[in-house]
Amino acid sequence: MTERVLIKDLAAHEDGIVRVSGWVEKVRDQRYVQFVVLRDESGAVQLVNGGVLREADPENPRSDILVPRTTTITELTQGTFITVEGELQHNERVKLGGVEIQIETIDVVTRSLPDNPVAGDSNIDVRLDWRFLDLRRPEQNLVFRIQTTFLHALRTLWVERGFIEIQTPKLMASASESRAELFEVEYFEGKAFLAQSPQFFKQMAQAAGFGGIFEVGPAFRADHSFTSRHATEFTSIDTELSWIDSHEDVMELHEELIVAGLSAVKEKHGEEIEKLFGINLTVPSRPFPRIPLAEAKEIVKERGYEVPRADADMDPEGERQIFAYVKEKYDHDFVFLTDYATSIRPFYHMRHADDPSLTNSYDLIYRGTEISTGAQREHRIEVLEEQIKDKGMDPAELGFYLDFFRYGVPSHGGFGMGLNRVLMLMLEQSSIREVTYLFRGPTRLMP
Ligand code: AMO
Repeated sequence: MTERVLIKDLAAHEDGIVRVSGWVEKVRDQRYVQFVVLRDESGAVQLVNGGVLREADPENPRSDILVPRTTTITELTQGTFITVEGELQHNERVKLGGVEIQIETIDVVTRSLPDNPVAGDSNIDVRLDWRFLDLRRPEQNLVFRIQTTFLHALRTLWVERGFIEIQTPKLMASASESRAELFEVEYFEGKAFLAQSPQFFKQMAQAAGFGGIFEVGPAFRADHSFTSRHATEFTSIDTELSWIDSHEDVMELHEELIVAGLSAVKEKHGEEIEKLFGINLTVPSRPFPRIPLAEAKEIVKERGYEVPRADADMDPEGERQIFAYVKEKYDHDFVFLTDYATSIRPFYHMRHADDPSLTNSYDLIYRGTEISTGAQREHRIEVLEEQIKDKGMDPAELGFYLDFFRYGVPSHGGFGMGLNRVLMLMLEQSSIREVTYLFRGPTRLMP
């Protein structure tokens, strides 16, 4: 049997018999000729039956001039998976890729029901109900090829730097970030919690002497929130590294990773992104702008927007305003907001040596939305215990975590970054639902 050819490779393939497999996107059934648009994971191609002049029988010149139409094609429902063998022909007039295939045989592998529960313009909830059909759209297919390329580029950089990839448990005995967002699950006679972040275990790797580590894995947050950027389960990109002088070292690595990821995506998918999303992807220049949070709030205020509560984090409107400022002033899509107040940061963030009301920490904002939090961690056990008490928490409850610091640990820091948010902003999508393989929210657990 001829070997299957991916549709994207047909243009470079020589004319002759080929075999392609995929699903039927469209059938145009005309009087003398039938067309099928066949799509596979790599692209789409036009298949043709009929309309071809055959050697006419000299005795009967009107015979067999047309290849007969076939009911097999008439009966093909959209979505049906087929394998086709036929004659590949390069033809510049064919808009779809400049090639077409004259069908010789069709093997119907599995038929699709004739109704189409979802279309590209269906609302997002309907599309998520039928996510496997929604994912057949080329834009969606591209999202996950981009995700693959992006993560591959990050991994390549980490591996080049000698970082170790870890997989930390998602079942935990205690909270890893705030108690408010904790999912509790039954665990035999007791209970367990779903990890909100690999925070404690990535720090543990520092005490273990691993040096640089990274993890790409699920994180769970019981956020009863229906915004475009919140999910109850998301993919967190985490890294942690030893022997840093301050959060500045973490930001430098962060920038390098973002630039590596976006460069790879642009190089590999830039043209397709332009075609399918109408976006000319830009690779940011380094260094990214850095603005202390307090200063950012002042800048935003001067622009006419006051962030509610002086002691609070930037709110979404504040983030949009600071992005507008950075775009105007530096023509940059990213900005690090640094030196967050101790009052709005977790206990494990290191505080400034000369001003304990500020932390060695940052948020990374991409096109006006937070994608990441990073910090230098407090590694001195006595200070850490004080900071825990300071937050009204009981150090005894964090005993296992504090043990990491009792047997020696280097200075360290790291960041966590939401993969789905990065993709949403990169592709200018309205919600992380569009770029999450299977979204999880307060009212969505299926499929
Ligand atoms: P933080 O809680 O800021 O920090 O989370 C880091 C990043 O994770 C993403 N994120 C989310 N994405 C989708 N839905 C959610 N509900 C959600 N919550 C968070 C965001 C956010 O910026 N341990 C620290 C990181 C560190 O210091 O290393 C942490 O988890 O993109």
